[in-house]
Amino acid sequence: EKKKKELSLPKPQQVISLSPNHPLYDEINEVTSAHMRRLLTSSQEEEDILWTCITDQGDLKVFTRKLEENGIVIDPLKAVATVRGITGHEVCYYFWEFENRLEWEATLESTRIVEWLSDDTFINNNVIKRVWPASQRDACFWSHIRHITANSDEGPDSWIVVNYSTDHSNCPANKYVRITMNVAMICQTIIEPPANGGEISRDNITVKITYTADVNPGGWAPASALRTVYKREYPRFLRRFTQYVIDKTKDKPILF
Ligand code: 16C
Repeated sequence: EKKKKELSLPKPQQVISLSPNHPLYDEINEVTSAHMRRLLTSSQEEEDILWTCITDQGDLKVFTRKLEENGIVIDPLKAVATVRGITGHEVCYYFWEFENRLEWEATLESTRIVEWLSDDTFINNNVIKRVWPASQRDACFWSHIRHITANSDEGPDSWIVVNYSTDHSNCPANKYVRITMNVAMICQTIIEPPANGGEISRDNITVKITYTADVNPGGWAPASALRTVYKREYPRFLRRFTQYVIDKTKDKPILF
């Protein structure tokens, strides 16, 4: 059984720096691969049936599916954005790199590292700003960044960050309502080399971003208020975050 599991994993030693002996090793590989599969196998037809577009700003589209569990809104959310001048590596790096997160995540009150698991994975504790009259929320999740190379079975050259809820003894759920999440940011970089054969500049690159968020608010919150907050905050986050990456990288060499 163990052997079968190992064989179905995507060459893990090459793509994750976490030790195979770590208790989260299998989960991180499986969840990350599932995100890539979900992206690569979804057909346009299926997408159109399943998802409702709630924001269409041309280069940024946000979709949701209405879903409730015991009266709690758990609407899955998906956003697709194309941004000129930055690469998928840069987008994923700044999404994962947590130190400056408060600069672009306006809905966060605080964030801290609970534990580093390896150089591409850490456990994070986010405290989310309170929205009256709902109780304040927090989250505890592993955050993993990975480069999927074009010649692997996983699909085209991509960068991916996954934020996935977990438990940790140094992060007890005793102060706030604990939300759970499965969030992924997947990026592909499109390069249009200059016709004159010159050097590739930021004008020649565009990134295609697919962001998905399955969030359970972890306890009752007024459904219509929650949907209103999501509809406002997710597009705001994507605009603000991608602008942050543009500003951060504009005078730096391109990180392919
Ligand atoms: O993906 C994002 N950030 C990641 C790194 O921090 C991480 C976090 C993702 C999950 C965020 C969802 C939080 C939902 C909380 C539900 C709270 C119930 C409130 C009740 C309202 C009536 O993967 C970027 C995340 C961008 C999130 C945008 C939507 C967040 C809504 C949060 C509500 C707080 C609003 C404060 C208003 C100033």
